[in-house]
Order: sequence, then structure tokens, then C-alpha cells
Amino acid sequence: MADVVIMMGSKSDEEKVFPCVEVLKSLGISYIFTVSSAHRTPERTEAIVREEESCGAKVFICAAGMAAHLAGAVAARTSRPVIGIPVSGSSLGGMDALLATVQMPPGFPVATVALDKAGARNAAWLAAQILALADRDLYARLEAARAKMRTDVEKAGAEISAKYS
Ligand code: RP5
Repeated sequence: MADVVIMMGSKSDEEKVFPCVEVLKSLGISYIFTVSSAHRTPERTEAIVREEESCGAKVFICAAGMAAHLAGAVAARTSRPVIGIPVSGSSLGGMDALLATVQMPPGFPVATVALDKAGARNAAWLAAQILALADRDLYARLEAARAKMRTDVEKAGAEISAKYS
């Protein structure tokens, strides 16, 4: 059983989506990471949503490029939260994927994050925040990770100030 299901529309998306896996791992969150396409394998997409939801998946993360309908197709089949990562790479630079992912009809939201690696990281952080609503230990790990980010910024600030003074 995995708390988070990460799906991407093609193996060609892997490099841009992998940071999502790294963040989930660093927070100790269980996940499955796989490929399924809204257009090329609609039946597989539907089966993954059905099976993983029945096994206890709580959040779905979907990454796709071009006419990026994977997150929407998943949102149509589950009432669990769905997070969408638009992937660039087309001749439209990812604007196509961004709009296709974010412009969902009322009642079927996809929480759309930024394009590519930055979005992949934030998809994992957002999934963690959702899961932490019902998991005190995970909430503590999230708070600790954010405290470290603050410390890192302060340290970088001090280093830059010292370098240029
Ligand atoms: C989308 O089409 C995929 O998510 C990918 O970003 C894009 C191109 O897919 P490939 O032709 O590289 O498999 O469905």
C-alpha cells in the first residue's frame, strides 16, 4: 500500500518528475511511481486509480506534457486530492501543459504546481502537507524540514554579506 501515487504520461517525463520522488523519500512517505497516459492507455490509467485507491492511496500526483490531460482524467475518477505537474518540452514551451492541467471544470480541481522540476518538488511538499493533516509525525518532519530551509537561507545570507563586505 502506498500513500501517494505518482503517474507520468510518458517515460520521457522521468527526469523532470524525479525530484518529486526524492522529496517524498526524504520525508518517509510511501509512494508508487509509474507511467500511464490519459490518451495512449486510458484503461490502464483508470485501473491504476481504482486499484490504488482501493489499496489506500490518499493523494494522486500526475505529470504530463503537451495536451496534458492525465491529471484531469484521474480527477474525473477519484475524489482524492489530485496534484498536477505540467511538463515542458513541446514547441509551446509548456504553456499548453500548464493550461491543460490547471483549467479544470468546477467540482473536479487539479492542484496545479509549477512546470517541471520545481513543480515536481512542490507536488511532493503539497502531498506531504495534505497527508500531515492526519499524521502528527509527518507534520513534525515537515516542520523540521522547513526549519532547516530557513537556517540554510540565513546561513547563505550571512555568507554573501561577508563575501561582499
Ligand atoms: C505527454 O506527451 C507526455 O506526458 C509527454 O510529456 C509528451 C510526449 O510524450 P512522448 O511522445 O515522449 O512519449 O503525453
